[in-house]
Amino acid sequence: MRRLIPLLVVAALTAGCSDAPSGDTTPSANPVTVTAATTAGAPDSTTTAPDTAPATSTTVTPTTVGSLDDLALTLSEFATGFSQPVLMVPAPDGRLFVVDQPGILWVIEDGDPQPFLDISSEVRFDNEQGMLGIAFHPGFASNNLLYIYYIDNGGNTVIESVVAAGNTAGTRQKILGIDQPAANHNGGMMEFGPDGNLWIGTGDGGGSNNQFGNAQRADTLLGAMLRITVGPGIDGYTIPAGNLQDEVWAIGLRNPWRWAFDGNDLWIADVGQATIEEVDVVDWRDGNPNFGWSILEGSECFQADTCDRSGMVEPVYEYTHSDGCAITGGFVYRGDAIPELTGQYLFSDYCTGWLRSVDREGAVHDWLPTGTLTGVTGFGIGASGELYLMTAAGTIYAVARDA
Ligand SMILES: [Ca+2]
Repeated sequence: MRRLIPLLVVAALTAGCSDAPSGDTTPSANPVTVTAATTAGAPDSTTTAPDTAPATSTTVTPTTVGSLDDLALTLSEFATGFSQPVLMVPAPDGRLFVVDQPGILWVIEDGDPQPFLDISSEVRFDNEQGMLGIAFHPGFASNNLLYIYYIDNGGNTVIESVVAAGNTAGTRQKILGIDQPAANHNGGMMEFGPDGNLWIGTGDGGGSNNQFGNAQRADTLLGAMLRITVGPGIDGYTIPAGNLQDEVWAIGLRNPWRWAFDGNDLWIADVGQATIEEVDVVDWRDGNPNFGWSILEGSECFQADTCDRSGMVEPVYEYTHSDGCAITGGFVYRGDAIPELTGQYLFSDYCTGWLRSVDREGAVHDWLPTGTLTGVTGFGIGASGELYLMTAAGTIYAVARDA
């Protein structure tokens, strides 16, 4: 698995003001028209690959949101040669870390990707399984602690603390394991919230139709958003006040493959079953939400004797499978290079490959049309808040202004 040697292509080299290895600056003179190649397996859905034709829908006219109307975006290749990257985030010190699903964590410092941790022999990489998440402890500068989320060779979730030693990983310690009754719907995203706790998204256990019944239960760790207190040591965790029950902060999720905090707002892209993909946003301080699944799929009644939606969070945005197959959530833009984009939550779809954003009020904007990309597996965020996205073919692209 070490044979892959990512070749960093900093697209912003032509931009005179570029000073970062992240390629965070502007518009390259060489915008890439992306026609990625392979489709290695959807980061969601039911076990069968979605077969929605990726080219049928036409792009809707973008909603006018102030100066967004005058903005055009493009993609420029940032780094390539990964196997199947699913996430890129900065460490607090600015180094970029790439989660490669087969089980390799890459660190990019000064434009040079190198393996920080290779546990591919301990990770089951198959379709939605693999290494899926990383989060840096808020006290990383002094304790060097980060956390990883992966599916082990038994098919179960493992969350570990890892002590960083420069550009390599030192001691690892398992802090939480979750048995997975099926191979799909593994969640896998983690972030430290504004409350300083580690937040962990889990899927409903898989199969289809919430068949294991986890999504509406607060006494299982599946189909939920978990919230635990970790550090400053590498061992264990405690449960903070304010959860719904034990580790569970919220229920009603199907497969929150990618999600993100933006200040106190928690944005979740929850992958739907056969009909509806959704984006949810809540202020985490407002209590312990129920995101609806599987009583609801999106805003539609799905599976209940009575469709009682009282108290449930309904999507700020949803789309049907005429426009995709599995939502790939991103981040809210807070960078400097594209101020018009500030506050927009960017996301894509695994099958249809467009790039879209929605704001807190639900206004939607289309940026790149259907077919622009193939197999968008995740998004990335740079040290200065610039955004990236990545595909199953192993390339990371910077989202840039189309000058
Ligand atoms: Ca929902």
